[in-house]
Parts: sequence; C-alpha cells; structure tokens
Amino acid sequence: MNKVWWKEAVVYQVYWRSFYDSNGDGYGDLEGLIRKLDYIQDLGVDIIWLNPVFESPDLDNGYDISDYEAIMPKAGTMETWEKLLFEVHARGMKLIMDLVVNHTSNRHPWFIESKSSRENPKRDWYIWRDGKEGKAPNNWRSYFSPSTWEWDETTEQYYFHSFAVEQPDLNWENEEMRKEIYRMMRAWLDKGIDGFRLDAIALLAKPEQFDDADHPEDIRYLTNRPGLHVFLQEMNKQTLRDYDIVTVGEAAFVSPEEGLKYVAEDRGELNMLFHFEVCDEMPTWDMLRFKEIQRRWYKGLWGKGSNSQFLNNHDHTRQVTRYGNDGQYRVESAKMLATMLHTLPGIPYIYQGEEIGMTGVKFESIDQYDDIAMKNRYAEEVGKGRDADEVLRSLQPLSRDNSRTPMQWNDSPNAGFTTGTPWININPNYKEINAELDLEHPNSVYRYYQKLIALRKKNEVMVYGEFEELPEWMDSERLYVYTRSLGGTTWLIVLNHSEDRILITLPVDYNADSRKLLLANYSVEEAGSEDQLELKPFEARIYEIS
Ligand code: TEU
Repeated sequence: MNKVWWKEAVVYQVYWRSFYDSNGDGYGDLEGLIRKLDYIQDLGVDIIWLNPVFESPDLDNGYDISDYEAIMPKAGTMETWEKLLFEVHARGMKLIMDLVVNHTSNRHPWFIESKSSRENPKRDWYIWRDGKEGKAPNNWRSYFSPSTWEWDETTEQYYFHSFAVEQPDLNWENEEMRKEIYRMMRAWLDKGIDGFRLDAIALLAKPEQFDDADHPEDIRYLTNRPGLHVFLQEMNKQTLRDYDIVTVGEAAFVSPEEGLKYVAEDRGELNMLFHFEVCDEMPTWDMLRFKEIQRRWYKGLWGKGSNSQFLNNHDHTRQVTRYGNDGQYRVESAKMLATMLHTLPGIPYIYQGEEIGMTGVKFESIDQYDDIAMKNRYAEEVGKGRDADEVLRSLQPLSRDNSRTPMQWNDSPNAGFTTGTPWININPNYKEINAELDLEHPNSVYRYYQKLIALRKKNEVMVYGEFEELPEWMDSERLYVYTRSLGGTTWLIVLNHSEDRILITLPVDYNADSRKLLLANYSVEEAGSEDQLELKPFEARIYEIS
C-alpha cells in the first residue's frame, strides 16, 4: 500500500459549538477551540475536522450555509479563524473544513435569486419542477421531512431538498454553479487548509426524471447515482489534486464496490470515506454483523483505497452508550471500543468527548432538544395522533443531541464549558465524567487514548498491516480476535465485547512465550507458558507476537 501522511493520521472531530465557549454567549467558538488546542495536541492526534463554521441561519447547526466565504458570528470572525489555522499548524497539526455542497440554506443569496422568478439566471442553480396533478413531482421522502419537495407560491413550482425544507439542493448539472463552487473551494485551499470533509457527497447527482419510489420510506434512492462520479472527478481536477490535502466523503448507503469508486487511488476522486453501515444501519451492538461489515469492506478496499473507522460522529448517539456499556463498565468499554477502532484497518476518528468516555443523554421534554431531524420527526408523528410521550421516548435513543451536549471540562457549573447559559443542556453526569478528572488519573480513558495513539505513531503495522481474523472466534458473538501483520511483525488483538468473563485458549503460535503485551485496559498478569487467557468484561489486549 502506498505510504501517505494522512493514512498514518488520527483525526479528532471538533463540534465547535459544544467544545469551549470563550465569550460567555453559551456557544462554543473558534477562540475557545484555540484555547483548548494543547489539550487536543496532547492526545497525539494529527488532524482536526472542524464542523461547518460558515455563515448560516444555523437551523441545522451550520449545515445550512448562506455564505461560503464568511464565518458565522457565533463561531467568531475570519480573523479568529485565520488565527486558528495558524495555531493548529504551529502545533504540527492539520485542519480540515467541513463543507456542504449538496445544498445551501434557503437564505443563501443564490437561492433567493433562484426563487425570485423562473427567468432568473440562477433559476437552474437549484432543482425546480412542476407538480403532478396538483401534488409534488414524486413521492420521495427527505431525510428530515415527509417530502423532498417544497411548493413555492411565487413561481408556482416545487424545489427539491434532500434534508430540511430550509436546505434546498444545488443542481449539480449546472456548470456555472459548479464553477463557482470550485472557485470557492480553491479560495479556502489557498488559505492553507489541509482538506475537506465533504458533507452528504453521495447525494450530488439526481435522476433525470423523478419517478415514484416503490418504498418511499427507504431513502436510499437519494444516494449514489452514477453521474456523481463524473462530478467528483471534475472537482478533483479543478481543485483537490493541486494541493497536498486529505479529503473524506460522507457517503450514506454505499457498498464497498460503490465505495471504491469514491476512494480508489487510481480514480482521482476522494481519499477516504465514511460509510454508515454501522452508525446509521446497525441500531445496537451486533458483533457478527459488525465483523461481516469489516470483512467485506476490508476485502473491497484494502490496497486500493482507504476507509475510516468510527462508531459515532455528531449525528449519532455516543459509542459508549450505544455500543458499549455506559454504566458499570463505562471506562472499560470506552477503552475497548477505542482499541478496536485504532487497530482495525482504516483511519481512526475520535469524536470530541469520546476520549473521556462521554455518554448520551435523555432530556425530559422535547423543548430541551435542538436536533432538527428529531424535532421534525416528533412534529410529524404527534401530528398523526400518536401519544406525545411515547413519540419522545421512541426518538430519544437515537437523537443526534446525544452526542451534541457540551464538552465536560471540569466539575464547575456548566462543566466549565461556558460562563453563560449553554445552547443545549449539559449532561448531568459532568461531575463524575470530565476532562480534568481524566487528566489527573493515570488509568483514565484519556490516558489510554494517548497510549493507543502513541503506539500507532511508532508502529506502522497498525496502519499498513494486513488484517486477518483468527478462525476460532470468527463466529463468536462476544469476542473479536484478529491480527495485523506487516513484514515480519504480527500483532494480535483480543477484544471482549461482553460483560462476561471468558476463558480462551489461544493457538500454539500465540502462547505466552511468543507473545508480548503492548497495551491492555486492565492490568494483566501473564504467568508461565500458559496458552489460556482469562478475559474480563470488555477487556481489550494488544500483543506483539514473535
Ligand atoms: O449528514 C447527512 C447524512 O447523510 C446522514 O447519513 C446522517 O448520518 C444522518 O443525518 C443521521 O441521522 C450530514 C451531516 O453530518 C448532518 O449533521 C447534517 O444535518 C446533514 O448532512 C445535512 O447537511
């Protein structure tokens, strides 16, 4: 596999509005992030992925952009952003910006023009269609609302939106619009950023004709249309390939075959992708399914293109709550999941707060939630006559706000996040779970992440090593046991994804004489030449095999 700097990197995602508030307005901001850069650097990460900071009415937390070349006042100013870039680079780290080019805000001047009349030169920058028999052009559902179509009174046509009504999709068939997007991307790249996370990139291409879907609830039809790759190759030629950067595409509903088209090194599109077979499509931990997903993606991409490893971002419930155990074994399972993500093939992503084992939340009333996806769904279901309480309870486990509560810095009021009123409630467990405590304790989750990342830095096997499962545990619903090997080096990773104590007998090649423990989330006493291991709940071990 070709060696490239970003393949060896660890990425840290900063959801800035919930990171650190420097001015007491209740929102995290860029100045706050600058003040906490040492904290991020000490973890050992290389790249910061910054959620959208562009000018925006902020209905979908920055994913509704109204000016691509200005900074949203809640986040700060362009000057502060420049300072941020400088400070990130001064610490030897890189900064990638989260860019949304599938849609804009309905308050973007382009859309305001497009909507003003059918003859407006920007009319075709968005997707406008006549209705069908007095109804929307087709029956598609959008991510955040019952229809992808919204009626416009003035021009008497519908416009298309994959997400909220306030997020009209750009028409990528329009060359003038594409050129403007590429110009804007170059403007950011010329400022010296190190890449993009490209939002909802699988959605760019639309069908020529919007036929009805047989199963409108299954919104796969929104994604991965063939024309998409023509756009990505053009984008690469017009912008990306001229810079030493890294790009990651957010691609829902992709198969590895499809995924390879985005990231194959010989195709000139993107560098890596996020597929959502786990986060969006696997509601609770399912060991066999997870193994199957990993196997399939490894087979599909290895040696040809890169994958990413993550169990949640700002759109999903925190991993320790959803896939681990956020009660008795919070610390152990947080470390075990980390061990897995950093030792599986792919580039590991850490979502802020994960490194201290932050957990999801359950707010008591819908008013305490902010997530537009959840709120729209709530209104829709309650509107159908369903019991409001029951709807709330059903939406809580997967609300996107589970990962959006502010970073817990210490046990002072508002977890040290803000001196004002936080834009969203703090998780009440901040007195027990916070960064200050983790920094004090040598066995904390934070300290474990540090060790894990340091290990990756020193050992190429974690990056370039081939992956193989031990056949003995392939069908185990509790254990995940695999090796990574490169040249003469072999590492063995043993993970217990359960609350049970489990006794296993390793094959003779891995007996005590041939293995050396590199890292574990419990203190392990290895005695004699035993082949047996007794694994404790959520135990994780990394061995080097000689
Ligand atoms: O998410 C888009 C997306 O395609 C989904 O896969 C996502 O996983 C889903 O919302 C899960 O609930 C991106 C951003 O990450 C999200 O925050 C934005 O709201 C969305 O695009 C619209 O821009």
